[in-house]
Amino acid sequence: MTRRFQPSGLALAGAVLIASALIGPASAHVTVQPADASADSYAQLIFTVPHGCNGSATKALRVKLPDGILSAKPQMKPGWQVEIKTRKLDAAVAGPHGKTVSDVVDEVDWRGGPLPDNLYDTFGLVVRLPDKAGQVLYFPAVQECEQGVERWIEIPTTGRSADQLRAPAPAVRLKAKSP
Ligand SMILES: [Cu+2]
Repeated sequence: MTRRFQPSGLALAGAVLIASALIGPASAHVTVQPADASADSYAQLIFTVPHGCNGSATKALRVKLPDGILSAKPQMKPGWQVEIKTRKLDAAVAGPHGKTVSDVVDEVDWRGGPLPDNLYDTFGLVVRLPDKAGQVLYFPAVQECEQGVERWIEIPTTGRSADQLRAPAPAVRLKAKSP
C-alpha cells in the first residue's frame, strides 16, 4: 500500500516561507545597499540587478548620481565596459583630500554581459557622500535589456513611500556621522 504524502500544515507553512524567501529577492527591483550610510564619508554602494526586463537579459545598467557627490569610482567588472560621464560644477568646491573639485561624475554606465533573467549580479560604486545627514539621495537607474528597458527612476513625493511606486529609484538615506 503506498501512503500518499500529506504535507502537514507546518510543512506547508515551511514550504511557503522558503518559496517567498526564494521569490522575494528575485522579484525585487534594482536596488542599492546600504540603504543607510554615514553623511560626509566614503561608502561602497552596491547596485543589485535581480532580474531582467520581463524575462529579457540585461545588457546595460546606467546610474545617475545625485548632486553633492564629489568623488565616485565605479567597479571594474569582467565582461562589462564602464563609461564614466562627468559634468562641470557651476562653481568649483573644496573636495576630499584638500583638492578643488570642478567636475563631478554625473552618470556611470556598465555595458556588456548579457545578464540572463534567471541570474542576478551586482555593480559597485565607491563614493564620497555629502555632509547632508537626514537627506535621502536618489540614484535613478536605467536597465537596458535585449528586449525592452526598465527605468528605476521614480522618486516618492512627500508622504508617499517607495513601496507604493512601480519603479522606485535606488535610494540611500544619509545618517549623522558617528563621532
Ligand atoms: Cu523587480
